[in-house]
Amino acid sequence: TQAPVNVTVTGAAGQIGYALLFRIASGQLLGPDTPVKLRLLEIPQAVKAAEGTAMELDDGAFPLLAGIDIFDDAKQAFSGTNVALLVGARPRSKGMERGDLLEANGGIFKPQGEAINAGAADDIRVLVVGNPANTNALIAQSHAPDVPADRFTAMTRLDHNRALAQLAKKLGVSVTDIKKLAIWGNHSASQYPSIQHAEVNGKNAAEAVNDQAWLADTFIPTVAKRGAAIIEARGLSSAASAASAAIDHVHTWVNGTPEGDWTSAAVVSDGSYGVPEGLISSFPVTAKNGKYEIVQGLEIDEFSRTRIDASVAELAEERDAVQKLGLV
Ligand code: NAX
Repeated sequence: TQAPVNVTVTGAAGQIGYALLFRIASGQLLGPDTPVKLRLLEIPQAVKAAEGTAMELDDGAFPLLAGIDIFDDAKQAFSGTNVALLVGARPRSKGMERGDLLEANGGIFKPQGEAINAGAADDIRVLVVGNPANTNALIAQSHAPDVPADRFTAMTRLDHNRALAQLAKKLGVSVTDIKKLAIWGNHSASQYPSIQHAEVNGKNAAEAVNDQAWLADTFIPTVAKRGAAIIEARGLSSAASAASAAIDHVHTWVNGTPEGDWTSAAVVSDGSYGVPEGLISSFPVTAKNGKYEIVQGLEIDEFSRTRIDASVAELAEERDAVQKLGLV
């Protein structure tokens, strides 16, 4: 049998952590033949709660779960780790300015980037879920100079899955009938869920929808504001769907995208599509041989151009703000 893969999850005692850990333990992150060792990172006040979750994981008697260790120290939590899911972050509290939010998160993601740089395994792959995810990923990445930059990603797969579900509903088809949707830009309300290149049962999706007003006034805002709608309905933010998207993101990264399709992930820009080099922005991506690659050569129509530029401008502003704070 294979040696266990070390998976570090931060914010392990939180609500996404609670949904995520059981999916990992059951083998859905890396597949049914890969044993996993969990390394949970929490702040000291939440270690006890993480221990409770670990007790429940024990009680799941998962055949693939080779061990669980709990830490309140980043250096230890990331030591030897192969996959890092950075879920724990500082949420925006009432009256908090954006600068304060970025600074508070810099206090988390800078030392975590340093710890990854110092001790993670050579094949480390990092997914940042904790918000503001793209910029938190940028902060961590910039403090891990010895790790290839493309190992740092941020999650827009939940937005991608939300877009798939909305479009499938609108057209009365299954999500599996839809290919080549894409989320562009920031994981924020400015994101651009695009169906410009999407196909529904082989037909162009925009033609199948044939309703530009629905796209602009319903589809895009529904996807972009879904998080707020979940909070409104559930009284709590998205958790199981976010965990599910994190599983999808890593599973695709390791196992690849199917021929003739792509997915969405926030990856380090190489300057493609006018997105400034170095920003961690969402693109249509394929995964092959364990690497995410930006889909090249797509024609971008005027509507898409405006939307992409607006979201990327927000990312550039966030980067400038953390630069001023000395965090990147
Ligand atoms: P919770 O507040 O339930 O859990 C967060 C956990 O992180 C807490 O247990 C906390 O103690 C821990 N934590 C805080 N600082 C830490 C640190 N320095 N090291 C380790 N652990 C630390 O939040 P939850 O609902 O689980 O959401 C987690 C994050 O995901 C939030 O930032 C949230 O905004 C973000 N989300 C991102 C999404 C995405 O698509 N990218 C969607 C879902 C979610 O909103």
